[in-house]
Amino acid sequence: MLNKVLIANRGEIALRILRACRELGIKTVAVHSSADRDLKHVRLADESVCIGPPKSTDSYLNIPALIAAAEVTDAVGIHPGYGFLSENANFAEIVEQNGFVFIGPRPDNIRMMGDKVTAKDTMKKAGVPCVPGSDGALGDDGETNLRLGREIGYPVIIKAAGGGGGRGMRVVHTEAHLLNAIEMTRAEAKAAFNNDQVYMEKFLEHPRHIEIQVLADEHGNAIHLGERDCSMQRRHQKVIEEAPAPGITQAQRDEIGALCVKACQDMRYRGAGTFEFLYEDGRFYFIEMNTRVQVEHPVTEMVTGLDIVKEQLRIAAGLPLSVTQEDVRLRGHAVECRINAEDPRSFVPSPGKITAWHAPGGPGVRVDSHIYSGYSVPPYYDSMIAKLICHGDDRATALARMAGALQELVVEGIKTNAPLHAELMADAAFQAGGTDIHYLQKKLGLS
Ligand code: MV4
Repeated sequence: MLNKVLIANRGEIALRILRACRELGIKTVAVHSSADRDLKHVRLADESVCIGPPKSTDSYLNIPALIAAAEVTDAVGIHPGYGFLSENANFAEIVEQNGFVFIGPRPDNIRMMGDKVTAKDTMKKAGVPCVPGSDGALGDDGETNLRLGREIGYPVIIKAAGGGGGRGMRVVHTEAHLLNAIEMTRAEAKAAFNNDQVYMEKFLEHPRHIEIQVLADEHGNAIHLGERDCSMQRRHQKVIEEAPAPGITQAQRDEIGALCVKACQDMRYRGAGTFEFLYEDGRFYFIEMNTRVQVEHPVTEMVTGLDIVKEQLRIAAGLPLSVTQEDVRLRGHAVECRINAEDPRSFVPSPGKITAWHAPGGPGVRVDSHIYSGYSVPPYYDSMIAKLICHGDDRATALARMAGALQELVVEGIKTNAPLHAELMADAAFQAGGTDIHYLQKKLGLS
């Protein structure tokens, strides 16, 4: 096993990684900005290093500072968590060139999946179903693009190869707007991603967002851990996630999961990964692959009994996966609510001192959070302060436990979105299951 791991992140995921390291007997190095001295994982880590001022670009994104911190502490591996440098292929490459283990996929796989045109092409070749669209990037010929739009059928969506997660895309409803939309998206993509490649897809109007969790080791073993439904979102920020996805049968899961596993094997993928799909009218359409551990990984852990972060560490140490596909059995249902320091109506961030914190508990309740009474939420970073995860033998039990956990939860001194979550647990359409990606924004617009 790795001797010492540097945790290149902050907040709940830094604490989550520290806990996994502790269970595996791995020593930990916390790195933090000057605004983050009081983070819980900084106190719990074996060593800590201040890597710069509050602004992320000067600290958590400061590659030379991170490499220097790994050098002075004699760390063996670097875990990037999610966000920050987690999907930066150049960072992964620099980590490895400096003799450290990057706890994640090989740099070339990160780079391939970061380019959404290459990612889609890779999936098509592996037999993973994709949204109908252009064969690779669009060219400059207007006539050809107009013909393609007619073949695909309106509405279509133009997406930047360098985009993803909702950045750099434009929906086109009629042919009259197509060529202008292509040029606009191209110009924006050039400025934002320094990559002017764009591609075209059929725009699906009422899809759900369903994603498949995979794990792959350096010995050619790859498995999937089933799916998560992350459709409850606002402005591309997920609000609630659950596993399994309502209405997905074991046969559907086996089929799409096997295709994701084959894609992993074809590209010799290593580490944890997520295949994102749009799901509409009973069919899956690949859109993107994430090459990191995700915020919502706990719902998969709760239904599989596996520890995804420990698997990441085992894989990075060159060990085989601890389970085979046959060992993976889903048990019950899990739901996660992201608790953010924000106004529940306006979504304006609400940083500041937490004067009181009481975490919920009881059977099937898990709280992944770094906060405590007296902690001050800094204004510089993401507003997520906790994840409440509830498991039950069935979906109704998991939701009832979440409703109870939200009642038990006490956060004083700052505003949180817990009231919105309580409202959603009582929402009839959410309780029925299978609401689409537009449901929350519509509900918020009407109420
Ligand atoms: C789409 C789509 C409909 N049709 N592609 C947004 C984020 C990025 N990952 C891809 N996105 C979408 N791509 C086609 N062909 C609708 C979205 C989309 C979306 C997808 C997942 C979760 C939330 C979303 C919210 C708005 C739009």
